[in-house]
Amino acid sequence: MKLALVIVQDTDAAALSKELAKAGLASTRLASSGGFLREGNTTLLIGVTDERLTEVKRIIKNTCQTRSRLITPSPPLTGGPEDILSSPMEVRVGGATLFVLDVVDFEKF
Ligand code: 2BA
Repeated sequence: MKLALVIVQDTDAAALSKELAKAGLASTRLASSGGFLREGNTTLLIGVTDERLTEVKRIIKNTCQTRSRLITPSPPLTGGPEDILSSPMEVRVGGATLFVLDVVDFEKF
């Protein structure tokens, strides 16, 4: 058995949970936030048999979109003329960041 840990944009989280549930796959949604953009995102925990991992990946790929975000880097705090030179930077986010872990034990009490 595997534990798929997938970080997605909030916008895709509801559709992803729905598609997983439709396929009979259990998931848990956790509110999280990215260390770089410091914005909210969603982390889903999906316990899945080895045989169904490919199906989980397919659902994630079909559901989560890549989007671009414009961020304005913090200006350097020198007080010099370079302070006004910080221009918006494009960052591509998502569709999904996936980690797959081996599950040693899985029980429900
Ligand atoms: P954030 O950390 O907020 O990152 C959002 C996006 O900013 C990233 O998209 C990437 O395009 C960019 N980015 C991140 N760190 C960067 C840096 N040091 N320099 C330049 N650009 C940077 P994604 O790669 O699609 O990641 C989306 C979210 O997935 C991340 O949000 C974070 O919450 C999570 N994530 C990505 N890689 C991870 C990792 N190795 N470990 C843990 N979480 C990760």
